[in-house]
Amino acid sequence: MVKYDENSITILEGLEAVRKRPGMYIGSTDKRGLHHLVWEIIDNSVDEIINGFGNKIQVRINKDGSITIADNGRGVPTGMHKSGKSTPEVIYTILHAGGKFETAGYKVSGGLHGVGASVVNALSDWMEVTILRDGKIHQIKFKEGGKVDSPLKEIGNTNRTGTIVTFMPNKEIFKNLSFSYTTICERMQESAFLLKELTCEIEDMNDNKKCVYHYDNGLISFVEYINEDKTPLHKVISIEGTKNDIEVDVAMQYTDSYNENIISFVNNVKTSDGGSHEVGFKTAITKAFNEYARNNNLIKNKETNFEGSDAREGLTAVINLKIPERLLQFEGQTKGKLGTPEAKPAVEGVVYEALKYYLEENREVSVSILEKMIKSKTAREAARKAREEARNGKSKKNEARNIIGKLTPPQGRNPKINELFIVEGNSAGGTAKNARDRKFQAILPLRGKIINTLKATDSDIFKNEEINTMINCIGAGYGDSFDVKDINYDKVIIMTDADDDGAHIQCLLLTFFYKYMRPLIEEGHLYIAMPPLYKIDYGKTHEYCWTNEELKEITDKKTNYKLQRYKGLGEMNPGPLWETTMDPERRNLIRVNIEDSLLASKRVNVLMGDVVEPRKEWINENVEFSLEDDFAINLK
Ligand code: 0RA
Repeated sequence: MVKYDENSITILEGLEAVRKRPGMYIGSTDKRGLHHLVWEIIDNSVDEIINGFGNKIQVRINKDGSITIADNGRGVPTGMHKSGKSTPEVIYTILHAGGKFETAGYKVSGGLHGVGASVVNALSDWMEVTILRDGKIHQIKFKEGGKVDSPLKEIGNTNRTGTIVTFMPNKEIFKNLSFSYTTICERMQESAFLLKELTCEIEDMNDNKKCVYHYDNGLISFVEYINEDKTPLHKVISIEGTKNDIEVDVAMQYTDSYNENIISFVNNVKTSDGGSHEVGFKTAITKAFNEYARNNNLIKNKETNFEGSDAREGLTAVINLKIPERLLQFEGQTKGKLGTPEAKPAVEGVVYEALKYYLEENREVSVSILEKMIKSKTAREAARKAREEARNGKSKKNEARNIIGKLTPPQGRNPKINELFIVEGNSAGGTAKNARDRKFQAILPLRGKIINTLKATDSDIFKNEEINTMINCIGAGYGDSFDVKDINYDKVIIMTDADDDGAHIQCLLLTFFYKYMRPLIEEGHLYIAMPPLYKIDYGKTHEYCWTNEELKEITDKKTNYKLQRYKGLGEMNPGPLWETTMDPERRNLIRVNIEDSLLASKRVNVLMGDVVEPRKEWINENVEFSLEDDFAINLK
C-alpha cells in the first residue's frame, strides 16, 4: 500500500485554463459534460473504497441545483501542505493535484477520469468540502471557480470519517444545469456491481426519489440484471482466476435472444472499445465450445467449426480485470481500449480452463448452449448462401419492386442534402408527400408494424418487407457491410404521431438502426421529427404548441381563440405539417444520439416490453435536442 501524505502532491497548473477550455478537461459542456463533474467527484470516493477504506457512497441532488457526494473513507488529509496552504485547498484548487498521479501504487485511473476535483471546482459557482477525520469536522468553502471563500477550519467533533463534497455547476459554462437522477443511478449501480462491498445511495430532493444499490454477488448480479427481461438457458457461470499478476473475473450467461452483449472493465474503469482482454475472452469461448462439440460428436468430422459469432449469439458477459499499473496500456483517443498484450493470454488461459471444466461438469447446460450454437451456425451458412445469390443478381428486380410504389423520391440527387422521412402509415404518408419540398425531401410510408429486431432472427428480419425497403432506400447495406459513405440521404428522419404508439414505432425503428446501421447514428444522420400537439387559431394568426405546459402558458394569457388538438399526423393539413415539422428553417429535429451500448441495449429491452412509461423516459433521456440551423443556412 502506498502511503499518501500531504507532500505527495505537486502543483502543475492554474484553474483559469480549465474555465477557458472546459472541453479539453471534461469533453463537452452539454449534459454529458455536466455529469462528468459528478463522475470526477464520485471516482475519488470510489478510489478510496477500492483501496480498502470505507464502503458507502451517497449522492444527493439538492433542490437549489447543487449536488452532494459523500463517502465514509479516511477523509481528505487536513494538515498543511509544504506550499503553506491546507491540503484540501491544494487538492481542490491545483490542477492535477492528488496522490494518484504520481505514485507507483496499484491504483489507476483509466479513461478520461481522474483529471481531478480541482477541475470540478474550476467549473463551479461554489464548492464546499467537509471532512470527517481524527475526531474532528473540518470545512473549506470556495466560490467563483475555485477562489477560497472560507479557508479550512474546524467546525465540530465526530467519531466518523469521510469526505463530503457539494458543488454548484457554473451557469455560464453549462447549457443544461439539471442533473439526471436516472443517469446517476445507472452509473452508481454499475459501481455497486463491480465492488461487492460498496453500497450506493442516490437521492433526488426535487421529487423525493431515492434508491440504494448493493450486490453481494457482484458480477453475477450484473449479468442477471442485464438479462432480467430475457430467458436464460442456465445459471450465470462465474469464472475467477489469476495469471501473470492479472486477476480475471468473469460472469457469463446465454439467453434465448440473438444479441451479444460483452462489457469489460479494467480496474473498475469501463473499456468501452474492448481490447486485448476481450479478444482473449472470445478466443477462449470459441475454442472451448468447438472442442467440446467435437469431442462429443455434436459437430461431425466433415463439418466446419463454430465461428466466434456463433459462440457469442445470445451471450451476456461481464469481464473485470485487475491489472497492476506497470502493465497498463490504454489505446484510442478516449483511452477506452485496453492495449496490454499480457491481458489476452491471461484471460484466454483462465476462461478456457474454467469453461472446459464447467462444460464437462454440466452436460445438460452444455448441450442446450450447443444446440443454440448449431442453430446459429446453420442460419449463418444459409444467410451467406442467400447473400451470394442476391449478389449474383437473382433478387435485383425484387429490390426495385420493393421500393417502387412505396418511396416518393426527391427530384434532386444530392445525398449530402437529401432527406428521407420515414412516416407511420399511409394517410400520414399522403400528407407528408404534399407537404414536402420535393427538391430534396423523400417520403417513405411504413404500412405494417415494424418487426422487433431484438427478438427476431436474422432470417425473419430480412424477410420483413418494411425492413428491406428501408435498407434499399438508404442504400448503404446493413450490419458489418453497412458503409455510411454510401447513404442516399444526409438525414434519415423518423416522423410518427406524437402519441404512445408513435413512441413505440420510434423505438422499434431505433432498435433496428442501432443493431444494423449503428454508424448512421454515430455519425449523426438519424433524426426524430417533432410534430406539434396543438394549433391555436386567433383568426388572422395562429400558433402551435408542442407541450401541454406551452399550451397552458398561451391559453392563460389569451381569451379569443380556437383550439385544435392533433391526434395524429394524418389529421394535419400539408401546410401546417410543412411549417412545423418539415421546413428546415422552422422545424425542431431531435438528433438521435446513443452514447452507451450497454444502456442502449438494456433500454431497448425495456422499451420493447408492454410498459409505456419507461419508453417515454428513455426517449426523454436519450435523444438530444439540437436545432440544426446550419442546414437551413446551407440551403438558402
Ligand atoms: C489523499 C490522501 C488520503 C485520502 C484522500 C486523498 C482521499 C481523497 C478523497 C476524495 C473523496 N474522498 C476521499 N477520501 C480520501 C489518505 C491519507 C491517509 O489517511 O493516509
